[in-house]
Amino acid sequence: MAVLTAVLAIALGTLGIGQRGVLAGAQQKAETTEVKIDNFSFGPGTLTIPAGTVVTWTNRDDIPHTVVSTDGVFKSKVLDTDEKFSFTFSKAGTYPYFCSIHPKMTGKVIVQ
Ligand SMILES: [Cu+2]
Repeated sequence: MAVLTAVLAIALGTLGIGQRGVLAGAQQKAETTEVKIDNFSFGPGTLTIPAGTVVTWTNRDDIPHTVVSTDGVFKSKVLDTDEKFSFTFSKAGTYPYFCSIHPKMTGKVIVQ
């Protein structure tokens, strides 16, 4: 009986490690970073993230803005106040972007 208990304990221990591994993987996949649009600027203006990160822009301004990749990689619709746009950056590189309504508003995402 003691042996059986020990085997069971080892089996449960292994299962526990397995579950933690799966959870850690899920957390990495779901990693999200927010960029706030406020007062005619993107904050942070330059964002550095690991590949696979989801970036969500939120318009905190009381006027509409857009998030448009300079190289045509992504493009949001017109975002009204509190509307969001998300994009998953899966490849390393530098991704400059701007607001097509106010082209002087620029930002950059660096994916490592
Ligand atoms: Cu704008």
